[in-house]
Amino acid sequence: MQFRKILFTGLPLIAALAAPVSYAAIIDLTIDGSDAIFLAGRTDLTIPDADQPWAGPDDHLIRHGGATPEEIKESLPPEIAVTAGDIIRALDPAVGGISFFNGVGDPYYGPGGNGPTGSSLTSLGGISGYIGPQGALAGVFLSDAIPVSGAPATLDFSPGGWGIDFLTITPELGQIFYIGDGKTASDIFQTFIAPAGATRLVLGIPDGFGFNGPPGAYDDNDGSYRIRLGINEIPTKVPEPGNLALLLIGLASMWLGRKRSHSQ
Ligand SMILES: [Ca+2]
Ligand SMILES: [Ca+2]
Repeated sequence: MQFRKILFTGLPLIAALAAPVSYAAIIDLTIDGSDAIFLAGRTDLTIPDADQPWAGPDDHLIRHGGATPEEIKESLPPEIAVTAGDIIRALDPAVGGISFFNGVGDPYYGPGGNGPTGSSLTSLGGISGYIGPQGALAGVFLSDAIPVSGAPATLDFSPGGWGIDFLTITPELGQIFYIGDGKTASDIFQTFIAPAGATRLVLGIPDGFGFNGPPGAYDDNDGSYRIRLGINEIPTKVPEPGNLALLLIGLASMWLGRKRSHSQ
């Protein structure tokens, strides 16, 4: 019996030691309206200044014909390091917003974008197209290679396809996927799993004229928002200063209470 008991308690420990150590972290990220998901990993491109036309000769995004009130220059979207099998979750802390249309300021939109559907954008270089909510936060997994060609099939996040309430997805490299506010309508974290060969996850915005056709129209996207990403970890909100003070007061009173009970 003694042996059985040792075996029983020892096995989970052995299993834990044998499992590969996976990196776990929570990352704070700011997404700008100019962070074009279609430029993911495109360090080979030169983006002209906002007051200049952009028409190639290589891959390029469509711009407004004239100057926009914002004259925003498209930016390479931010990326984080991942490895195959990493489980990514996103938390929308509801800080900031992006204005997709001509004119600075309201209305601002968060990671959920503008409505549940209405965008259908074509691919660019090695990055797929996008079908789903207008201007929602999106992601794409990449290897270390610059995605210049061979775009994979476009995933459909409209109500007739994946929709926006799926629980988990493992997209292919180069395939844009919807992230939105990171949760289902039932407030459950969605999980985005890094596919084989992935070394980075890029996050940005899918935009185009009327959110349809060839990608572009980023030059009027003022604003930004903050999101939190969990890599193999549940992302948590940063405590607000007020809450932090309350937490410290709570901890201090607990400590005082313990001290009193010890001295009695
Ligand atoms: Ca705007
Ligand atoms: Ca726009």
